[in-house]
Amino acid sequence: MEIKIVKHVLQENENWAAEIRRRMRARGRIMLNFMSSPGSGKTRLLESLIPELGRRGRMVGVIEGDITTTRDAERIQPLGVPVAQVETEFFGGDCHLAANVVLGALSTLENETLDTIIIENVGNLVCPAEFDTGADVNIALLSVTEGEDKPLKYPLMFRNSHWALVGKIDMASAAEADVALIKRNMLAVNPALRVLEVSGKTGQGVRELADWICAQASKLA
Ligand SMILES: Nc1nc2c(ncn2[C@@H]2O[C@H](COP(=O)(O)OP(=O)(O)O)[C@@H](O)[C@H]2O)c(=O)[nH]1
Ligand SMILES: [Mg+2]
Repeated sequence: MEIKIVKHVLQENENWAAEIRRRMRARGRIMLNFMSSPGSGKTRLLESLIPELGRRGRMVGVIEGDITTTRDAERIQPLGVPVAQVETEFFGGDCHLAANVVLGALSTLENETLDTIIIENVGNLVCPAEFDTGADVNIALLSVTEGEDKPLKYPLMFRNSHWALVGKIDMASAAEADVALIKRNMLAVNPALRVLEVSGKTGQGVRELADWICAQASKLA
């Protein structure tokens, strides 16, 4: 009985995710889902990436997922892009964004002229990977301070992602991180991953990431 309920929930999520992708295609939009542990640098990376996408003429809207507070939305707002904040504590404190929640957030961006939707998922290396948000590209960010073994310990995140970013690369030597090993571990879990070194602080890798996004958007168009 319990298994049936779990299946039902996940099936319903798949249906909503498929509906989101239909709507994205109908409006010529691409949606990207950034996932990582709390504090690994998602918001900081977006603070560099969004202006870079803007310079390429992309019209970006952001969905911020947090358990509580509007702090990340407040950091994104000065960039001049529309932002919708989801606070999951109002419906149980979920540690991820489910597709029906994303659909609700999208409806608040309904009247904006956008072609690129960025989700900053709830900070968590486990749950967000279990729920398809309807995004076209799942992006896992792992910073150099988190330990080389994390792709092996949290494989679903890397298995269900298309791209993986090695973040805070400016701190690699201070953190005594073995960047090559981090990448090897990411690729051991999912050999199809595209891997990129980035820093929201210095901007390293940000232009390349924007190139990837633009190229992917052209493919979907
Ligand atoms: N050195 C360095 N610090 C970073 C970088 N990205 C984020 N940080 C710092 O890490 C902390 C958490 O960043 P934040 O963007 O809030 O992470 P989030 O919780 O994943 O959104 C903040 O103190 C940031 O200034 C980076 O690329 N390099
Ligand atoms: Mg954040």
